[in-house]
Amino acid sequence: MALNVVVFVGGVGGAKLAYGLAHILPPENLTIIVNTGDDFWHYGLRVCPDLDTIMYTLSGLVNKTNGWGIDGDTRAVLDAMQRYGEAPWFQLGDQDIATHLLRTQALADGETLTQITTKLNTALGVQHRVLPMTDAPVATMVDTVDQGELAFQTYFVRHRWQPVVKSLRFEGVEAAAVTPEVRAALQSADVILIGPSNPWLSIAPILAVPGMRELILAYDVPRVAVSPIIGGKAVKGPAAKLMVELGYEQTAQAVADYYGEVINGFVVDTVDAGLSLGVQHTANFEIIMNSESDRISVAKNVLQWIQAWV
Ligand code: FO1
Repeated sequence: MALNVVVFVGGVGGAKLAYGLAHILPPENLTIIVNTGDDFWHYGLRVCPDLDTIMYTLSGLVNKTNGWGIDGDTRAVLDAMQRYGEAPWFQLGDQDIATHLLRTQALADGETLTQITTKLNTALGVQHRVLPMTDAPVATMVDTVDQGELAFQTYFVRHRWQPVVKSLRFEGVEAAAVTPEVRAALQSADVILIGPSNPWLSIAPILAVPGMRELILAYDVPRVAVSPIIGGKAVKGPAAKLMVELGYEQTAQAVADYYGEVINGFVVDTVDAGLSLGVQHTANFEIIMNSESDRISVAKNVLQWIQAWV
């Protein structure tokens, strides 16, 4: 019998592990819980980048060069906006806009983000469960030295994550709650994984949902993170830069320390095999996921290793 696996993810890095897991686990054995701190309102539309990155990756629609958005998407809507003098800084493809329109309408009709996420994924043939971390709106806010406080996508996309970060907060998270769907998934989990997503930008908002940490710690199961830092560098994005700015060492070990009691297992790359990690169970193997077969083998290796110590 396959293990019940729950994996926490953010955007592109996490989507790669989720893709690998979805290849080896049947739909009823995998739940993917996704960060929604990156979500925002844009031109009246509710845009949920990490949820969509997971959905497009698992459905095979994703633009593989970017890791987000839809392959071959056009930009007629954004080009038409430019006629009105708009200078769009956030690339919304025409097909991608269909997703945001339907989600925005469903939310206006009173559906939960969980419900509409399931509908959209099902329509695209994604059978594994994809759940937002919460149904409440949460917005990651980035306080920067040079530009003051910025909304997440303004920091990340508009300013290309160049402003120096002082601190982060998750607006609205105090009023957020763990959904019944997330609770049920965690209650029946045999293994909890944290993908190689940015710990501060992608995983911290999930852990900040009131009750989430307690729920993760309530069961005596393997709780394993895959390092997003390899040889002191981020595989993609601002993780390493952010670590320096927030006062951490740029190492996989600092990631393990940051997760603290949340994890009891940690997977690093072979290049980091020499690090002494203060985690109960550690493993090292190649964790770079460039190709599709890399994603599947990383997922397999992680699960096989965990099965050996449970
Ligand atoms: N990332 C960019 O760097 N530039 C963009 O213009 C951009 C547009 C975009 C549109 C839809 C979507 O689902 C994701 C998009 N992303 C874009 C990615 C996204 O901003 C980030 O990767 C995540 O929020 C971080 O996990």
